[in-house]
Amino acid sequence: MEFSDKLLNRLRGAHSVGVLTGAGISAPSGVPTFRGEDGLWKKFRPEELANYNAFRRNPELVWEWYNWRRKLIKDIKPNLGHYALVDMEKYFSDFAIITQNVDNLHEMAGSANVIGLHGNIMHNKCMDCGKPYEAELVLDDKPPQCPDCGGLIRPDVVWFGEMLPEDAIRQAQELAIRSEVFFSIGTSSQVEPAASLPYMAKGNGAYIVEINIEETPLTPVADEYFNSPVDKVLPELVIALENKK
Ligand code: BV8
Repeated sequence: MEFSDKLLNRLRGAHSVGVLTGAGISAPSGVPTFRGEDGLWKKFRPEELANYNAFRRNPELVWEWYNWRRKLIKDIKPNLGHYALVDMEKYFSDFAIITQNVDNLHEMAGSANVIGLHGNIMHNKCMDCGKPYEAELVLDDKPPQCPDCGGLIRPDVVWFGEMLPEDAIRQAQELAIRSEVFFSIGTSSQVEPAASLPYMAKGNGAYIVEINIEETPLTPVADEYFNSPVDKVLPELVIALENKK
């Protein structure tokens, strides 16, 4: 795979590099995406499941859906795309991954700086007292009650209509603003406020690189677009970086 001198020179001179990832980077690991052909939102409507009112209205349905997803992903492993991002860390003094994913695969691969915007599907919390509960303890089909206060236990992810963790979105925006090169990888660029991050980066002079097997609303704005799978592009980019050192 060819990489432009412009991109390699930009990367060679960069200190701060930000990476935004979405479900597409986990697709090669077997994690279903949300909006692709076999995407989760094709079968279910997000407003019926990934939101607070849906859970209040029908906790069993929403809980069952999350357990179905947890069982799907509990044995998955990072892929070459995740590991390539771990390798990329050593070329830059300030490198971090902002992920919309809730599958913990970046951390599992060994990435040092991961900013999780939407939580972790294996974590849960009591809706009333906020006590945390790991998924292993609550994988039965009915949403369990908090032994401490009797409240309902919910997945500790950010649902539609809910605010993102303040420190996570602030760190993500600060990284986007200072990045000299900003990657958008495997995301349909539709969910806010994450989708605005590449635009913030571009507005502050970053070189925008998109990697996606389909075009997105960001594609016309990106400085470079690789219409190719993440687990192909990223390992080859690391080789190119190594050869250009
Ligand atoms: C909020 C966690 C305040 C739970 C998820 C403007 C500003 C702020 C908010 C809004 C706004 N406009 C609208 C809103 C509301 C809403 C929103 O963005 N709606 C959209 C749909 C219009 N945002 C919110 O509610 C956020 N909260 O801002 O609070 C507020 C609230 C209301 C109104 C104003 C302000 C909360 C958003 C978080 C929701 N939680 N998930 C769970 O997982 O169950 S969202 C869900 O979508 C996932 O987290 C997922 O990560 C995320 C984004 O999806 P993608 O990761 O992009 O996945 P997708 O399948 O779409 O795309 C995958 C891509 O990969 C595809 O393009 C495909 O081609 C590509 N691909 C596939 N395979 C490969 C590949 N690419 C390369 N290689 C491959 N092999």
